[in-house]
Amino acid sequence: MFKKILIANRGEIALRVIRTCKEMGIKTVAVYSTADANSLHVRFADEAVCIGPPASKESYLKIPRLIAAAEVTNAEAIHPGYGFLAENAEFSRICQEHNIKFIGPSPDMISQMGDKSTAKENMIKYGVPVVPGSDGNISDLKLAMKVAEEVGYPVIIKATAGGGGRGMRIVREASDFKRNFDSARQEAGSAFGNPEVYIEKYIENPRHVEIQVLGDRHGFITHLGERDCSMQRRHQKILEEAPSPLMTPELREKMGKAAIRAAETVNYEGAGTVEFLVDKNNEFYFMEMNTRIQVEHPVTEEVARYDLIQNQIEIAYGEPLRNRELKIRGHAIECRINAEDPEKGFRPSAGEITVFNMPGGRGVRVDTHAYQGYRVPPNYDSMIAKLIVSAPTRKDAIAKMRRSLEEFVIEGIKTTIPYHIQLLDDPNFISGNFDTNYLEKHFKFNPNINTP
Ligand code: MV4
Repeated sequence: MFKKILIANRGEIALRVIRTCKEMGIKTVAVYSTADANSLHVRFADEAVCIGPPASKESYLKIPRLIAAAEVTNAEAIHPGYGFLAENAEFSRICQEHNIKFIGPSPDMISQMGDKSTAKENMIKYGVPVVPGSDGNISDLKLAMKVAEEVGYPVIIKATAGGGGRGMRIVREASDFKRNFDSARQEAGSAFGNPEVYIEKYIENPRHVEIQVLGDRHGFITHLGERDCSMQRRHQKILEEAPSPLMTPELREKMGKAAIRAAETVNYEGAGTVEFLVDKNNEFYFMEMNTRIQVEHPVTEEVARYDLIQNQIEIAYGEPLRNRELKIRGHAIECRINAEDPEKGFRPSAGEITVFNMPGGRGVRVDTHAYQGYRVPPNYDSMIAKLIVSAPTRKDAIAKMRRSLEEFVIEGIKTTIPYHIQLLDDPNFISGNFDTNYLEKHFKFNPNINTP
């Protein structure tokens, strides 16, 4: 096994990786910016290397510094976590060239999935269901409008280099098409350096259901069931759960098979997630494949009883996956605790945490790099903790989450805890009656309700 791994990330995910490495007897190297010197990932790693000033571009995104840090510490592998360089094909390639194992897929797999219209074409070839739309990218307005008429309005214009909502436009009638087509291309060009877009039929009020997959170097690919990530606002997931409240054993079987086929299009190696949209009739469509470990991976870990980081490391080392039968046990929910003020439009709330009391008890897991006295820096993503609960049924898990949120006391900064408490009391959440538009269109946070 690897003797030493460098973690090219910060925050809770860096600590999450360190924890598994310790359990596997692997030494760890943390990297940190000057803003993160007091973070727990630095404290609990065996070694730590400062890689620059607070700005991500000058630290966590600086490939030469990460490679240098791995070389001076003799780390044999780099775990990229999520975000930052996790889906950067060039970083994967540069690691390869320096004989450092990138704990993730090859540069080619990353770029094949990172280009959404290429990924979609591959899915069509392998018989994975996709949303009807254009045959690849379209740059000609007339052709694009012809496709839109053919698939029928409403349509959605998507950037091939996109994902997560940027460069995306919903168009409900032909008279709005040109304006949206031009602005989508514009936005994609400046955001990703690639203006190419493709067109799809717009699926109204879909659910976001994603399947966790694992593939090893020997060509074996398996899936670990689904996560429901429909509770989002502004393309940021808020709460995730496994299994999906609307899942049936038949649908899980079908979507699991489709997800494995999706991963097979690139002979996928590592942990990955295949995202699907599911419509009201339980028809599902491939959206994109994420070639990284995801924020919400713990809900799958809890119900499938896997350590996904351990699997990533074993796969990267070349070990074959064990073919265990998938048995989903109970229900798990994750709430993302962000340093944001839900009363003020989720404005980031950096500063010192003066009181930090974590919940505990059976079935309660908190993944966080924060602690009492920790200063939340203003430079990065605002997520400071993930609260994950598991229980035999969804109803039990909601009750456990509700009481855990009340035990979670954070003072000194604003957090999304009060928002989560209200969401857990919401009848539509409780009954599983929600889709990807629910939080923004229907759920209203009430600042006048005082939560403990
Ligand atoms: C869609 C869609 C409806 N129809 N595609 C948003 C980000 C990217 N992953 C894909 N997205 C969507 N693609 C078709 N053909 C609706 C969305 C979408 C969405 C998807 C998942 C979770 C939240 C969302 C919020 C708005 C739109």
